[in-house]
Amino acid sequence: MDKISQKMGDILLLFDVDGTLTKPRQKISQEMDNFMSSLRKKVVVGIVGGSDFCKITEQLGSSADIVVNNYDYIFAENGLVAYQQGKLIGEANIQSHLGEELLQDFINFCLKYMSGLKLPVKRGTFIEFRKGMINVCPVGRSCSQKERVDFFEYDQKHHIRRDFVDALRKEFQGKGMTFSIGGQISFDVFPDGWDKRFCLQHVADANYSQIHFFGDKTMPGGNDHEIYEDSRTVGHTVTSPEDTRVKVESVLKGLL
Ligand code: M1P
Repeated sequence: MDKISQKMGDILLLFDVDGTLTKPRQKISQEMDNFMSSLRKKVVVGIVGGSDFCKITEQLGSSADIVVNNYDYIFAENGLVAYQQGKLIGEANIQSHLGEELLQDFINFCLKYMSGLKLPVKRGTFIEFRKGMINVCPVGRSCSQKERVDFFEYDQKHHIRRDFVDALRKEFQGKGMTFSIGGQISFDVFPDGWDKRFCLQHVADANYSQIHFFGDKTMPGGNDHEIYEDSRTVGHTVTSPEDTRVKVESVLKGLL
């Protein structure tokens, strides 16, 4: 260990993925990948994304094996699926937590609601059932990149997701469910408290002297908001991967 890493070895930097390390749902650039590798020589580095493990590893490397070993922690689905130094250390299960009855009421409500939506285009995979969350996508996750960007622009004008989430909050009030708009075409649904703060339980025993979190959706309602505000982290709002690098450099400078 060099002098810098001895000094910074008990500092954890946690990063969101889309809009923070990569463009939304795109692969990490070579430049950013190099930056993250060199960062890991100085501090402990973790990833906490809303997406599932498969999508995160697709975006951050050539294979899941490589990605889990390239970072100290990979927290997929907000940490509901957790890897440390390449090993799976935790996996939550939404169905046993919410129960089949509520899950089916929820899925049925969503399918009914979406059947009443007329959009410029609709494709397939409107509900993606993950380990610890459900992802709901009015345009359908199998849309092309162009259809994704078009939906995002359409949604900004017509508030398709906002209105959908409002209807769900009303219908499922008091049922312990959180609805979070984190990406461009969908929103995530999970039990209350299973937001990105969930991952912090997996790092508690390590007693890091500082945990810095970098994310782009830190505003109220964004999927980075809770962990950004949490007293266990120092939160940083970023606007792009380039901005993430600038903000990380500035944090490291302050630590030297
Ligand atoms: O940025 C995190 C989000 O990324 C995807 O969102 P979308 O496909 O809508 O851009 C999803 O994987 C979502 O679950 C995740 O929170």
